[in-house]
Amino acid sequence: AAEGQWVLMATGRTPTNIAVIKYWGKRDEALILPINDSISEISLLGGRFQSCLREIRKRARDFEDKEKGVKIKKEDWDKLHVHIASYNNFPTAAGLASSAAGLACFVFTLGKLMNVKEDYGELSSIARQGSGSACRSIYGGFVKWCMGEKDDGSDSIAVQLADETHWNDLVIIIAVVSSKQKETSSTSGMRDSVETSPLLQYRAQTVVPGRVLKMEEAIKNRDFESFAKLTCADSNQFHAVCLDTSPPIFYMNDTSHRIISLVEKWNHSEGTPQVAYTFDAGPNAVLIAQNRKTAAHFLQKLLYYFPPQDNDLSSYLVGDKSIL
Ligand code: 2P0
Repeated sequence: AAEGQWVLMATGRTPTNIAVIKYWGKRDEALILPINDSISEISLLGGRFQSCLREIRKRARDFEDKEKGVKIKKEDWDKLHVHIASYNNFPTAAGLASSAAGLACFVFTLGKLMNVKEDYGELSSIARQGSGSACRSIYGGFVKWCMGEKDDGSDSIAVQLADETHWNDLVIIIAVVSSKQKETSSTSGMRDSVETSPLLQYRAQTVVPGRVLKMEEAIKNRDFESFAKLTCADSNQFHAVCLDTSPPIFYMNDTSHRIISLVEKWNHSEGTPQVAYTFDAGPNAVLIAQNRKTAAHFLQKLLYYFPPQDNDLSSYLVGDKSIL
C-alpha cells in the first residue's frame, strides 16, 4: 500500500470434504437447499462468491485498531478494496471438492476480516449459498449437513459430529483415475436428476434418513464395518441415481468399476470390510482404510493390478506419505 494507507489482513484455512452420505438434489436452487441430509469426512487441508460476499457484508461490524489508527464503521466495509489470494495445497488433479474448500475459506476469512461474530452454523449457511457441499468444509472431522425444513434456509446448516481427533487412524487413499474435467457439472446434473429420476425421490425420502442415523452411530462407535458398508452403498446408490437420470449421467468409468470389484473381492475374502470406496461426480476413487496397516496392504494390491501409467491411473495421493 502507498504511504498513509493501511492494509488489514486475515488468513484462514479450510479442509476439503468427501461425502460418505451424498448430497444430490435441491429443493430450492437459489438458496441451495438440499432434499436430504448428507455426511462428510475431511481428507486434507486444502464464481459463486457473490451471494456469500453479500451475506457476510450484511453481518459486518465496526472495527477499530488503535495502534494502526484504523477505524471502520460497519457501513464502510463496502468502500474498501479487497484483495483475495487463495491457494490450494491439495492437487486439483484429484478432482476433489477443492471449490468447496475455497468457498468455505472465503466465507470464513472474510467474516474474520469484517469482524463478523456469527457462529460456525451461521457461517456454514452462508457458505452453502455459494455451493452446497461448501457448508460442510467450515468444520474439520465428521460433519453433517442438516437439510432443514424452513423455506428461508435458516436451518439448513452444517454441524460437527466428531472432531478430527475422534477417528484419526483412518487412512484415505485417492486413486486418480483421470484428471480430466468432468463432463456434467454437479449443479446441472442434480437438477436433471430432480426433474427425471424416480429413484432419487425414493432415495431422499426413504433411504437416506435411516442411513444418516446409522452412519452417525457408526462414527460415534468407530464401527468400521458398518461405516464401510454404508459408505459403499451410498456411493453406489448415488451413481445409480445418475444412471436413472434422463439423459443418464456417467461419472464413473471402467477403471472406477474395476477398483470397486477389487475392493469388494478383497473385503469379501477377508470376511470383514478392510477398505471402503466412494466416488463423487467423477471417476476418481476415494478409498478409506481402517488403519495404516490395511492401507499399506491395499496400496500394494492396487499398484499390482493398476500399475501407474500415463493417461490412466497415473498417480496415487496418500494422506500420510510415509506409508509409501
Ligand atoms: C456431495 N457432490 O455430497 C455430492 C456427492 C457430488 C457428489 O456436493 O450446485 O458442487 O454448488 O450445490 O456442492 C457436488 O455438488 O453443487 C456435491 P452445488 P456441489 O459432496
